[in-house]
Amino acid sequence: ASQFERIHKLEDPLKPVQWRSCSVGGVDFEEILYEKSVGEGIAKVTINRPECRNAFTPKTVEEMQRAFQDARDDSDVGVVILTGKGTKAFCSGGDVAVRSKQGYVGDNQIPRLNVLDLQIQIRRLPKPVICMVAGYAVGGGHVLQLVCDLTIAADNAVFGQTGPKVGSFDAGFGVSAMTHMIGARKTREVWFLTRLYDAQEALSMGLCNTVVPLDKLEEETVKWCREILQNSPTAIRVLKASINATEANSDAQAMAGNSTLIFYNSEEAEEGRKSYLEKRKPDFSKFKRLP
Ligand code: S0N
Repeated sequence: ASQFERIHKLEDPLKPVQWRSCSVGGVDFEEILYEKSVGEGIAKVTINRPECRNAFTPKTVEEMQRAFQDARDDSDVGVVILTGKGTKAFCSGGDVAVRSKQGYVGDNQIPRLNVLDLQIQIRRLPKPVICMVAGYAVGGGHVLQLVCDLTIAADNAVFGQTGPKVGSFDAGFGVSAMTHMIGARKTREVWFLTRLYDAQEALSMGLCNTVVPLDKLEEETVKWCREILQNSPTAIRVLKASINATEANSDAQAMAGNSTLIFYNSEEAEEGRKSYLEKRKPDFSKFKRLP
């Protein structure tokens, strides 16, 4: 190893990490877990709805927004891990059961697409966000992994977009971030065919940074965090913003979000949603392809 490598080598990269649970503003979380590592600058946000493959509701998103804001404000935090509870899924996207014609409906009955704000929050966060994926990262869950800065996948990870099957799409960052990452040809394939890709395929496409055995997932992710934490926070901050600046912007995302909202009101989108909930194949045959 060169002298440079020797100087910068982590002393104990695999040292076990100790997590402490955090609330924000004295309020406990219900649909996520929020933790920070003891004595190190890592925060971890875990979607905690494993019974539905960590699908998110407006409340899950609102809680993630609060946690990410706290991680941003805490100057001891230098990197954030975003993950899902359990080994079956990182996240299966929006909770189809609470999708209405005006968006996803929370406890207060207000329909929202607040995950779009979360996407922007992750991209604007001046600290790297590492997505740690075990199991499925599909639909809006896959878009979340796309907007994170890095993704570490377990060998059981499965990636893909389902929107055109369930009456939905994310034509904002779901398209722009993916096109930037894997190119237009592959992006068309992912969105038009709605296939699912295993971890090795995802790696070769450039959808994730590395693939590790499931039982080493957190260890490896923490190692990546520790390497980042050794480096200049300002350099990392500017580089993150600069890399994101080479992509489509938040205005394009807002336009795309508005199109989804209008689409939800259509019979065609309803067929996608209903067929998923009724566990049957959607029948889009009666919807015309306009010239
Ligand atoms: C994840 C899949 C592949 C897992 O399959 P598996 O392991 O066979 O388990 P299942 O038996 O299918 O699921 C277990 C239980 O979990 C429920 N469940 C799973 N996913 C969801 C979900 N997304 N919403 C609600 N429930 C879910 C199952 O119903 C099952 O429940 P029980 O045990 O009671 O039967 C597989 O489950 C799957 O394909 N899931 C659906 C994936 C999907 O289509 N997601 C939604 C797609 N749309 C979005 O995510 C869009 C959201 C979004 O981000 C967005 C952004 C911008 C603009 C618009 C949008 C938008 O909202 O469209």
